[in-house]
Amino acid sequence: MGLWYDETYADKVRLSLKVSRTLHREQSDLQRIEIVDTEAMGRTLILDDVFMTSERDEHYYHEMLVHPALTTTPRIARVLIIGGGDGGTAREVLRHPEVERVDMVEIDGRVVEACKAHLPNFGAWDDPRLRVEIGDGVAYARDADVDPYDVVLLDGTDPVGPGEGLFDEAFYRGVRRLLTPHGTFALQSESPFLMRDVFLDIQATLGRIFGRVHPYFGPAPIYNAGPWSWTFASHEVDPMAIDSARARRAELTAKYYNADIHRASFAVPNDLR
Ligand code: SPD
Repeated sequence: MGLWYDETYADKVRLSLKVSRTLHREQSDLQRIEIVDTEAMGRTLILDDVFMTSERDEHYYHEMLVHPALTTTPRIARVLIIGGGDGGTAREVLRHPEVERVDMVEIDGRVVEACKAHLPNFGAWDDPRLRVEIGDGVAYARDADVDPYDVVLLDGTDPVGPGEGLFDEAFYRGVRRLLTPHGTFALQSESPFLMRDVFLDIQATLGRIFGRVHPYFGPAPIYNAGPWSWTFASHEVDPMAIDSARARRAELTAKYYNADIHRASFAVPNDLR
C-alpha cells in the first residue's frame, strides 16, 4: 500500500495523496509544516494537515490569484502580499515589469525557510523588488504606516489556525485602508461547493466595504473541492477591462492564465448568483 497522507475536511471528506518521501517536518510556533514528495502532485507543502500547494498544480492557483488583478488595475507599481510564504504568488507578481515593489507579510518565517530549502523554484526570492517581512498580516493591515498599495493580494490558509483572522470584516477594512482609491484587493475565497457558507460570507462582507465585488472560479486540483474561488474587490476597477499588453506578457510564461480564461472565470454559476 505504501504511505498515504490524508487531509480530512470537517470529518466528512478525505483527500489522500500517496507519499514517496518526507523531506521536512517541523512544528513551528504557529503550525505543523510538512513538505513531502507525492506521486501524483510532485513536491507538496502541507500546513496543519491541510494540502497547501504542489509542484504539479500550483500554477492554477497562483496565476489566478495574481493576473486578473495585475492585468486590470490601472497602476500596479506597489503590491502587498499577505501570506504567500511558499513564494508562488510573489513570483507571478514579479513577472509584471510595471511592478516596482512587492511587500510580502508572512506570519510564519519557518514556512518561508522550508520552502526556500525544498521548493526553491516556487519563489523569485532574489528579485530586488521583493521585501519579505515576517509578521502578522492582520496587524499590518490595521496599523502599518506605509504608502498605499495599488494591489493587495491575500494568499492565506483556510479560516482556522493562523489564517483565521484573515476572513473577518475588520481585516478587510484594514486592507481597504492600505489601498489607493483605484486599487484592487484579490484573495482566495475557498470552495463554493465544500465551503459554501464561507464563500458567501466573504462576498457579503466584502460587499459592505468595496463598491465592486466579483468572485471568479478555476481549478485547484489539490483542494479537490470542485471549482476553487478567488474574489476581486475594488471601488472602481472593472475586472473585464483587461490591459491586453499586460495579459499577453503574462501568457508568455503562464501555464493556465490567458485573457480568454480571465474573462470566462468571472462567469458566476446560477446557484451562486
Ligand atoms: N484548502 C487550502 C487553501 C489554501 C489556500 N492557500 C494556499 C497557499 C498557496 N500559496
